[in-house]
Amino acid sequence: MLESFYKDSIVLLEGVIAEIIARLEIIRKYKIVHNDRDPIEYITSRVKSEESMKEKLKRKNLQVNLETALTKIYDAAGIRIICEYIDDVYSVVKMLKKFKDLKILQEKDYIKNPKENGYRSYHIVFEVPLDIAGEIHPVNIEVQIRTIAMDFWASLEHEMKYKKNIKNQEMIVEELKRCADEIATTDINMQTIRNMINGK
Ligand code: 0O2
Repeated sequence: MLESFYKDSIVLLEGVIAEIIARLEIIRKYKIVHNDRDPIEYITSRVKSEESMKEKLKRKNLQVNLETALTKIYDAAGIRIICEYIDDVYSVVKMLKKFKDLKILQEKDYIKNPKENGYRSYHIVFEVPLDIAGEIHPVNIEVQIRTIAMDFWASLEHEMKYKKNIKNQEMIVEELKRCADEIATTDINMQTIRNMINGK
């Protein structure tokens, strides 16, 4: 059942990713030409794997079918935007909100309100009106925006989630929380130093 979801929907999921990245790349080039700061360091993207989608649907006690996977789970298509500084993260959020044809379905600021484990990132889910040969298909995409440091932390924490039988897990969770707080302080300090250098 889920196999057909991915087979049939891949063009939409890959399409929505390509559409948003293309729009962002145009703005980035425009900013460079006009000597404006480009707040984006780099962009990554992925279509959620069948295995991961199935696991998430089950974890959320949802039915494993096409309809639910596309409408109840928001990150079948995902883009991650990595920035140098915290201010850049919020500049990207502003940039994204200027696309008036994109409907915001969900917005979570895990930077101002970090998760208990220390996770920090800005998440926005958009419904994108994807135009395929004149036919409009509304497709959801989750955009995660965070600093290089937050991304570094999230990658390691994510690795832990998928490992079974980890020794000293409690201690590792504590250490990760400590690192998340240190990283948050460093992000703030780096921003402050940069502002001072630029006379802000
Ligand atoms: P994957 O493997 O990255 O695709 P929830 O079930 O509440 O955690 P929800 O409701 O979809 O997730 O919303 P949320 O909070 O916006 O989380 C969506 C995605 O953000 C996750 O997708 C992760 O990619 C990332 N994320 C959220 N919380 C954490 C965290 O504590 N640590 C890390 N490393 N990433 C996080 P998936 O499907 O959970 O995982």
